[in-house]
Amino acid sequence: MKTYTKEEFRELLEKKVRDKRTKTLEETTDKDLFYAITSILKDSINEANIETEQRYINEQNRQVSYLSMEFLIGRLIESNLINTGFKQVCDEVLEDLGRSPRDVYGEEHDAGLGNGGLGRLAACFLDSIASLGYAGNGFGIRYRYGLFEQRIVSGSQIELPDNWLREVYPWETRKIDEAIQVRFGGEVDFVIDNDQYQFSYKDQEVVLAVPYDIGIVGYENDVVNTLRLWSAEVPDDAVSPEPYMNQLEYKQSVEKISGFLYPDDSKEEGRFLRLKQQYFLVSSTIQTLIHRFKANDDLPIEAFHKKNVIQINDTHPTFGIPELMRILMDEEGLSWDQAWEITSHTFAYTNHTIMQEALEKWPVELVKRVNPRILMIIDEINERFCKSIFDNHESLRDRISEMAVISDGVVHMSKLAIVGSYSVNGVAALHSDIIKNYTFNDFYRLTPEKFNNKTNGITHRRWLLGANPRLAELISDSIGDHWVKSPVEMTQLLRYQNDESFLSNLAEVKLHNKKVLQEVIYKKTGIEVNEHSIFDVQVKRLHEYKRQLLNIFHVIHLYNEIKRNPKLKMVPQTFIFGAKAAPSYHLAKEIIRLIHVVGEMVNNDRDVAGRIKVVFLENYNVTLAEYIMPAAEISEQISTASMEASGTGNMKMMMNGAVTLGTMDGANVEIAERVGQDNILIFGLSSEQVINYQNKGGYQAKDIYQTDDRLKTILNGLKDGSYAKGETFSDIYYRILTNNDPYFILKDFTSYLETHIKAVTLYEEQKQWNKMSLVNIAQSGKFSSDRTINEYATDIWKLI
Ligand code: 26V
Repeated sequence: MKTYTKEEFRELLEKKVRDKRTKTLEETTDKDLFYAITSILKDSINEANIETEQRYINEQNRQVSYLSMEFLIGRLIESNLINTGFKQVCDEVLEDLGRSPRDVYGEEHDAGLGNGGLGRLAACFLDSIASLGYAGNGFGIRYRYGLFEQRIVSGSQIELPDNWLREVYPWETRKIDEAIQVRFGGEVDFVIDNDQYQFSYKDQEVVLAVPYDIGIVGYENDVVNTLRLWSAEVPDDAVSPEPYMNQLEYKQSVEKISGFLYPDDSKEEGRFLRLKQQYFLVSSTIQTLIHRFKANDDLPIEAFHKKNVIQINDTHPTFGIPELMRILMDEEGLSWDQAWEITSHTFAYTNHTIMQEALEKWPVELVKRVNPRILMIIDEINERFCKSIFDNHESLRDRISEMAVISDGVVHMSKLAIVGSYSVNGVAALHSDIIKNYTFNDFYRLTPEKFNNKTNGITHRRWLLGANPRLAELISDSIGDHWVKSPVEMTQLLRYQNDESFLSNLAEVKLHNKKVLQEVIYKKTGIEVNEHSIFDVQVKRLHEYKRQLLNIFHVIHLYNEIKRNPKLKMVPQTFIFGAKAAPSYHLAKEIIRLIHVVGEMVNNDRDVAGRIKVVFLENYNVTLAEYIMPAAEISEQISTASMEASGTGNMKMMMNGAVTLGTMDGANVEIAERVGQDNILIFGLSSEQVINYQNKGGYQAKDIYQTDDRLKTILNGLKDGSYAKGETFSDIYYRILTNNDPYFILKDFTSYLETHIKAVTLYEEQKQWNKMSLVNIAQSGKFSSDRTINEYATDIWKLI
């Protein structure tokens, strides 16, 4: 990619501002500058994108297509500047102009096309795939409205639409000439011709899938891959299939398909529409892949899987399996066996949760309405699968009804995904073991070779180089900058464990980042926090299993202690929360309200005298995370063991020098393995203990309530309005006492408290703490998504 001197870049900027905004540099607003910079970048990115695609075609590379209903990409300007190598020049030019780079880059709307970890993972993966030079592209949906914007009104969450396309989105290119027709509903007919079934469809709704491409820039390697997001439009000549609908209503009904990202990870609202979205994504994408294969590869269609692998991010794109079967049989004329040979060697499935309520199950009737031919194919896959177990695996015969892809009138998407894929992976070692031994044990017994683990990762380019430039600089000053291309080399930092000057520099960087966050907190909430207090952070979606409730119970307990003994000596602590609750998840919203009520009480009580503060940052998103991660000191990763598949916030905070306080769950287990017991704070039940209680019983939350006065006081306070006049939380109270505390909050409470006491004691020994922080940074290289992607590329995708 081209490089620019400061003078050249300034000249270019001046020209762009003139051409695009008809202004001189002096007259520009931050927004003008933002659009001028993105336009310069996009010229280079587009050029490199064309070259990259051409190179993949010439080299006849095997390619991966990463299909995901979510890409939580956040802002792109800084990461594009970093990856193209323009960052320093651009910063300097802006500063010379007396402008703040932070304000200019802050003009970009955070693209929130995802709910949380799953969507952010997809974005980190694209960054790594491009940075490592692999031939791989992402495919998703260009939702008109991304994840809702969260507002807190009187302590409660309300949701506003995320109108992220109100202004021009500078990174996308609409490619109408590559639009694809997707067909929904209607009826299927067939005739038997020469012993071959010929299928025909009628009365289908035809929707145009229009691609918008975003260049995914590799780190200083001239590679630009593509994220293709599909938008639903009415085809030019189409008329409404419903006689009572006028053309405008018809247009609106079609555009709804890419209208909203569904803000619930589990329960599906607007179920039919959500299902249409899934089929819309896979049909448009797979038609495109087939079309490209036929145009670019000199091989017969039977070799499709030799050149293509499709990774499906959770079960959401699983209809890709019957869709590829449909195209191969009905359009390419292959037999079932030929089509199955190709399909079952094309797909690889990543599972992201073992929670039963979050595993997708779709009523047969609904699938039929989306596309009846797709249901026919799933039916046939199921029939053949069940028969093959009966014929070939006697030991699993009594499990057939459990393993069936369709049972009780619903399609089990995870089972379809496993049957139709050649690889099934979990996202952390513990999670992959649980999948094999419990969740999908029958399938593991049937085809053990399919199952594997790929521990998640995060891109260190965004989460360290971009978000924490001072730490990155300190690392490079100490061990050189080779770690940037090879993050595991950060272990070389271990030699500074007893180096006082390094440790104090490290502490200085942290303090700086805390001050930046302090300012953000003040601006957003008006709360003044002490930059010398411990920044204790829990930021993630709000779910009962993630146990934000345990965290706030701890805060209430500290408050109660202070009230009992106002002279109590205590290291000041700031408890920082960020969390969106699904709009229909009542209890999650109640927990948000509780955090606010407790915050009001704690922050304004004179007796507390600033020893503890509670901050809830509304609308937690990627941009906010980029301020929070570098400032965190304690990383709260406190899910009920076995329930968090991996977690990735844990990795982000570790890489920025926070110490994990968490359960032996998800990737925490591997963090513990890397840093050792001395550099992590582990508490609570093990996953085995939790699973045992779930399967065999033996836990009585009421017994703990009766015997533990601390918890009795906390819980009673929920009902009697102790935390604020007139504000009660009986639903939370009953969830714990009547539903027997399904997430073991009371059970883990004592050990959580003790671990916090240990944390504070360690923190008081500043040197000791800084050393722990250093070990965490030094060992975080494993959690770069570059490592993860290299493993996918070698073991699953076979790109090398
Ligand atoms: C789980 C549950 C369980 C309780 C009821 C509601 C509910 C809703 C959603 C989910 C998770 C859905 C899939 C998902 O987002 N998984 C997340 O994937 C991340 C990337 O692999 C991983 O780090 C998180 O641990 C995992 O929860």
